[in-house]
Amino acid sequence: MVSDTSIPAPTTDMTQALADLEAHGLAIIPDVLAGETLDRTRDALYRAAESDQQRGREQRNPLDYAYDVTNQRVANVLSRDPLFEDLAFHSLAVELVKAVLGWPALLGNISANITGPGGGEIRLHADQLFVSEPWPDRPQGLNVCWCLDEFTEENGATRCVPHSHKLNRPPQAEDADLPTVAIEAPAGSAIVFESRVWHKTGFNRTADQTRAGVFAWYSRNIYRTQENWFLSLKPEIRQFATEEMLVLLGCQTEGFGVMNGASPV
Ligand SMILES: O=C(O)CCC(=O)C(=O)O
Repeated sequence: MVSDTSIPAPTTDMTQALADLEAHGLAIIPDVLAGETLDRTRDALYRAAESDQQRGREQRNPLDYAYDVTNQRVANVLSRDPLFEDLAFHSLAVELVKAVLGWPALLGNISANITGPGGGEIRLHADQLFVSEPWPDRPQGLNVCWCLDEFTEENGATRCVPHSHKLNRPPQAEDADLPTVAIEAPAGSAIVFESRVWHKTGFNRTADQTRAGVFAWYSRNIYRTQENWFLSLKPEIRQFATEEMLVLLGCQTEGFGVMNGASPV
């Protein structure tokens, strides 16, 4: 394992962010969401989470061994409030996706993970676990984590094994206890990590803080999306989508996912 355990300093410079993704497997971009936009997006997420609880539809972390009631997942936030379209198709995310994965690419999923007081860790993993080994030498996906709350070591910030992307393989059982570093970032930041970085949710050791992150996952267009947009997307999102959005949703396509030999839209 690489002995350098540093993670990159936050940057708003896209050239630096791309260099950080190459060198560290991740980049931290502060102040992307701020003020009213951040507040409204955060409120929309907590409202969706509460509604799921009230209707008995709440989901827990699928990567946990135990049923962890301190953790809540909100799936397919894209269909829950238009504010999440602004995250999934944010120009910053799309710029990074184009630079790292090429174009066309797909939005595979966008879901939230809220960890509450006493929340447990999830299993150490890399997001491209579905890629058969040996892995290609370039990342097959990119995760953009929108910090709707501040991410701190205490409240369960995502933790990573620094430089693990360079190993170009998924973690094995014997890697589970490797030292990890908390990726701390202010609310409104985007933490971007490429798909080979080993990471997990941290323990939430606070008495009274929740930590909400919205994770937008993108992949090269040869992989199936995690969320089945054709079944689960609210119709008006497609109806009013830009060309870029249609590509990311797999509706405007060539070669894969065609309809009678041609792009469906
Ligand atoms: O909640 C987190 O910090 C990490 C979530 C995660 O790793 C995932 O959704 O794959």
